[in-house]
Amino acid sequence: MKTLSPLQKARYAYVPKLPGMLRHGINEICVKEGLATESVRDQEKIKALFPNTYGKKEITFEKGTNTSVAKKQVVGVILSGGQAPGGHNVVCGLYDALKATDKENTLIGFKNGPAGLIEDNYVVFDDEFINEYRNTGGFDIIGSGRTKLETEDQFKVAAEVCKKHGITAIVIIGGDDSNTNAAVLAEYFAANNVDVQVIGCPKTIDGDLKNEDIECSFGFDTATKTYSELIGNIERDANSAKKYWHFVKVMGRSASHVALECALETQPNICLVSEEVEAKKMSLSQIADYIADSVNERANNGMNFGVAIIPEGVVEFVPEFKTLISEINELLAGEKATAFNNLGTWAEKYAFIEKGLTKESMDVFAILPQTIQQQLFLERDPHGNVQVSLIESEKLFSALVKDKLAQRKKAGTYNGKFSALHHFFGYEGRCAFPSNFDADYCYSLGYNAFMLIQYGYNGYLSKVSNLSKPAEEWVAGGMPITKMMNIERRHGEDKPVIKKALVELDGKPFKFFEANRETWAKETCFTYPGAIQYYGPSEVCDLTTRTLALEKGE
Ligand code: FBP
Repeated sequence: MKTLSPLQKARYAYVPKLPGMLRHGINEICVKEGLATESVRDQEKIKALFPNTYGKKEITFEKGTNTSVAKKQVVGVILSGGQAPGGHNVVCGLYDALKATDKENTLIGFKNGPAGLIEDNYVVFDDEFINEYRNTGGFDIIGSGRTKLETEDQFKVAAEVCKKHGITAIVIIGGDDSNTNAAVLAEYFAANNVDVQVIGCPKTIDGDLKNEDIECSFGFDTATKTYSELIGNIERDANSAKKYWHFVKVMGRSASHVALECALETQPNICLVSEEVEAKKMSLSQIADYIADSVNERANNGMNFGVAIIPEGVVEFVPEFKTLISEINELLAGEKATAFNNLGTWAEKYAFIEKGLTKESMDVFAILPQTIQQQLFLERDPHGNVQVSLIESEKLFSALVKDKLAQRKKAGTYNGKFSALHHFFGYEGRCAFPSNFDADYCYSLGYNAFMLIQYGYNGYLSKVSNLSKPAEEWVAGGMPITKMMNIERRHGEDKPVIKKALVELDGKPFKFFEANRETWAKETCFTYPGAIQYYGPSEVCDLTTRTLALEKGE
């Protein structure tokens, strides 16, 4: 028997807020068509690749008579990639709109990500099933997975599975890659007269699926609020005990949106931003000096404590480290890996490495702590490459800072104490109960996705905007996915993809951080956001992120 926590029970009863224009009842939602769209770049190439789905019109929904053609809908839904708070509510919103339109409509959930569609592994939702997942975190309603839907063979199988169930539309809830694949699948169906629509929904805690149309991906709000609560608690502990420097790594495979948002929420002494590290071509030694300067100055003022936020992907943005990684991949390519693994001792392995790397890369390798050196050779992906995401960069930087401080001590310029503790916040935030913002946003995305289906759209992303305002003022509609695409080089080939959004160094969130960080580095300006609040005054419970507020000039 399942035991429910009091909060879980209470959250079942929460009624997510829809955009005002979707609140009139299904029969009073009509479409307003906007202008025909063009892709953000490489228009001719994208048009040639998507002849059936390119150039369609942007649309918004508004109050008016519903003119969609009545048709029984059988919709398949897929959760794709890493978990993000609110995914369950996308499914609930989709289900509610579908059933409100016609009780006979059916929602099928494909299990364990896109693989579920190919393997025809599914569940049919009913009220009882859905009600257990309302306003809860996680993707466990049907599970998720990282199989990519991208080959013609997979599309053929997908078409057969859809035919078998009489499916009229597929909703793919995923990040930039999954939505790129949604666009390719939509085009394949259109080109091959498969009467199945494909609609995408923007998901990822990383916050890197955003552009002029998508203000933020769902899950970013809750995940960053969860990490910020923990970082704030750590800051308070640091400020109470006054004896530790905390190095906190936060998730975000590549972009630093999560780290930056947490910094804006908590005002730590240091926050690295990978995009800046790359732009300034910073070396590991320069980064270590930058952190050591804060440690040093605070120690001079009697503060041997602090907090530093490290984005998960930072080392891949350090040019010299990138070169080192590619040399190591080369060094262990094919059979050479076996020869390396057969060497008995670390000293023998070290000699092998020393012989194989260029002098420049060896200089970088030599300054790494031994545990990190060994990690570079232990953890390999199925292609034999170093798994950079597994490198404990929080430990790497604290070790480098320790070395710098030891040198400064010798030179007589530093006389403090440095004791470091390490944390990694990632999985802690991906399945949290969605904040009211994510609960409302996700429910709206799902509800809206069904309206796009009902009106016959294919290859569209469910779009809800004006998000820094109260939900009543949100704007619901759809955008052709091809509008967000450009051509990028991937695995040696030109591919149409949705552009990943990195932190913009001239954007308002970074500029705000840049204007304040010197003070935060020297003084103790910590802020303590506390836990996400679900019940209480709107100014506490319905807050968006600082990133979104700054981007919107608020
Ligand atoms: P998505 O891009 O699929 O949303 O996943 C993001 C993420 O949570 C990253 O922040 C993290 O680096 C990665 O997934 C972890 O992947 P996994 O779940 O496979 O360990």
